[in-house]
Parts: sequence; structure tokens; C-alpha cells
Amino acid sequence: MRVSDSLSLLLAAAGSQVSAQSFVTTTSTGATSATSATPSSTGSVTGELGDATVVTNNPPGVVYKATFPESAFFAPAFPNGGNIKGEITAVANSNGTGVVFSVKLSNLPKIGASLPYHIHVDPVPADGNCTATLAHLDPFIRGETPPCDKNAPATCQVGDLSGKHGAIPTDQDTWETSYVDLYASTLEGIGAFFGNRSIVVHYPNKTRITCASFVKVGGSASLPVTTSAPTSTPTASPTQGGNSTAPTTTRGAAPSISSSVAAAVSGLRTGVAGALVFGAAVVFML
Ligand SMILES: [Cu+2]
Repeated sequence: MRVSDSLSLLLAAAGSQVSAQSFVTTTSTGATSATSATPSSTGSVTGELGDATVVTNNPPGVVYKATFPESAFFAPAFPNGGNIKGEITAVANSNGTGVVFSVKLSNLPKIGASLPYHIHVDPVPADGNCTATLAHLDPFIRGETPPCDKNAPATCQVGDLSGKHGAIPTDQDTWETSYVDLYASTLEGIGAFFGNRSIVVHYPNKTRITCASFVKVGGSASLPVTTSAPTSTPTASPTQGGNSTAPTTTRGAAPSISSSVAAAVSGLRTGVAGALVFGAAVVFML
């Protein structure tokens, strides 16, 4: 609520009516209208930048996978060692709209409650520190509260996969599910792109049990995106191959500059010589 409060101040200062309303519903400060109270009760709020947008131009066929490590980040979750096992695979729908997430997990801790999981902003660093993945992917600046209303997924944080599609049950050892998320994206460069981010699984109290970065694991060869990648790679490789590339390029450029200068100078000499010859001829003819 502290974040919401400061947001409120910011929004009020900015005089943004829409955001201020959604904010009012969040904090319940000041009665505005019955309309703004309704979304509050359903948990539907609009992000500072609006509702999440459906991404319709995801490059199909490019597959991303997050595989959980052998040991849990929160070790007490597995007193005998180990971790939740499994992976989350994501690939865009063939029509480019939405991303199909496939979740396959096992060795779930039997805690009698389901586990939330989200796409977090940053990838997991080499030391496996799940805290370093920062907050949920939230390009529309929606915030965590009130909780996501799965009946209005566009109003949820883009990264709130369990909020939109259900949390991980722990009354069984394994869990598999698959669903389409219309707001997460495999299109590099936009805020909703998750290919360079991570998945974090939490206890209900938000403790981070484990996390894994998404890694691009391939794509269909028929894709423009995939074909262009290999094409550019070989081209780039010779140029960038070996760390001597940059120096080489510099050295290569330097001679080429001096040779063009030399050429210009020699051209100038030729021009001067030609003018002298022409002048002499004119003088001679006179
Ligand atoms: Cu999370």
C-alpha cells in the first residue's frame, strides 16, 4: 500500500483523472462514484498506462523455455535438498496472437496451499539469486494490488501468470497445464516480451522458492525471424570472429582512409600537371 500511496500522490499531482480513479479504487480514499467502487471489489483495475494490450504479431515458432535448477533458492522448502522440478515452455500461437505456455512440474512441496508464479522483469543471475529478478513483469504499471481478476485478464499484470491462469496446486506431486496468454509476448523489443526474463515460483506469502530464466531453445525453420537470425550470424561471425575484429577493422579503415587521401592527392597532382601542360600548349600556340 505504500507504493500505492506514493503513486496516488504522483497521479494526483499529474492530474490524471483516469489513473486517479483507478488509484482511488485501490486505496479506497475518498468516495468518488459507484463505478469506481465496482472495479475495486472485482479486483479489476487499469494500469497507469491502461489495460494490457493483446499482442497480435508474435513471431510464431520461436520457443522459449525456463528450466528450474536442481536446488531451491529457498532451501528450507526442501529440507533434504532438491527443488521443484520441471520447466515452463512458451511459444507464440501460429497466428501470432497470444503465447501458449506449457507448464510441467513435479516434486512440488506439499504445503496445503497453491503456489503463485510470475514472469519477473530480470533474468536470474549466475549465482541463482531469485531476488535479483526484481518485480513482476508489469509494463502497464498496474501494481500488485488489488489481486488480479482472472475474469478480466487485461487488467492484470502481464507477468501475473498464476493470477490469470491459476496457481500451482500442491496436493499432488506433479502438475501439468497449458494455456494461451494474450498479453505476454515473444516479440523482442516490446515491454511484454519475456524471452529475456524469468519465472519465479513463490510460497503464498511471496517467499521466492525457485526461479529460472527463459532461454530461446529454437524455432521452426520456416520462420522469417528464425531464418534471418542464422543468416545474420554467419555474416557477423567473420566480422566479429576473434577479438581482434575491432582492432582489425580500425586498422583496415585507417589504410583505406590514407589510400583515398593518397588517391585524391595524386588526382590533384594529375589535375595540376594537366593544367600546366594545357597552359603551356596555349602559350606555345600563341
Ligand atoms: Cu513473482
